[in-house]
Amino acid sequence: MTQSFSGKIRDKLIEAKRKWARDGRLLTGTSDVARENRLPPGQRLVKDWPVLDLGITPHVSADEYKLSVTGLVENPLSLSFEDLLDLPTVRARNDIHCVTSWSRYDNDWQGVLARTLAEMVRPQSDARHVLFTAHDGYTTNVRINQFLDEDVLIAHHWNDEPLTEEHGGPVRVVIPKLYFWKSTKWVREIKFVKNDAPGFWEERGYHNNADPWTEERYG
Ligand SMILES: Nc1nc2c(c(=O)[nH]1)N[C@H]1C(S)=C(S)[C@@H](COP(=O)(O)O)O[C@H]1N2
Ligand SMILES: [Mo]
Repeated sequence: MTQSFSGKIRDKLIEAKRKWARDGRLLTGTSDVARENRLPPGQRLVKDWPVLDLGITPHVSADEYKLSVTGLVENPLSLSFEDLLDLPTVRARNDIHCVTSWSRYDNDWQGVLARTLAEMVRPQSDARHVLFTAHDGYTTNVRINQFLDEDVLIAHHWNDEPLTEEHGGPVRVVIPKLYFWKSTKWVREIKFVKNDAPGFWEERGYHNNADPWTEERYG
């Protein structure tokens, strides 16, 4: 990242860090953790953490990692792993709900808020959807308001350890309120677009909206 760019955003980020420090940075308030019944319909609780992917684990080192945030934005960015670590880190605890019917409680993530990235790139007013692309060729899509939800994270750590490769390290998306297939592992590009485009599973019969509480499994 260039010096001038860092200079431009530094004041803003320091203020953001102060605000997060004041607010307390562990996000749990509106997530499933706060629900009385935490298990969505048709789900069963697991204690281990299953690995689900397309059978390919891309090997992307933190050193060579780049995240591009692009599309209909005023200020497209390419962020290295270090750039992400330099941004305000939020700690979040939430539950995973996979459409294959397992749920896992109390996952502790550390990462950058999707909102922080959005503030940096400034989506244009005609941006309505967000498309994710990963290093294994996987894609998925959400509406811009789902991306800008206060608990959406670009995660680089889990339980204070670097996110493991099998779970999407060095960097994955976490969208706690949606079935976990919307949470792209090994994310390479986040693109703001006008028109929606179904991703890998959405093209193969999964629901576009993916709300576990209303069982939006197949669409
Ligand atoms: N890049 C990529 N991201 C992905 C997938 C994938 O195949 N490739 N699978 C999705 C699905 S279906 C699920 S349930 C979760 C699984 O994440 P986990 O392996 O960390 O449990 O990742 C999601 N993100
Ligand atoms: Mo899944």
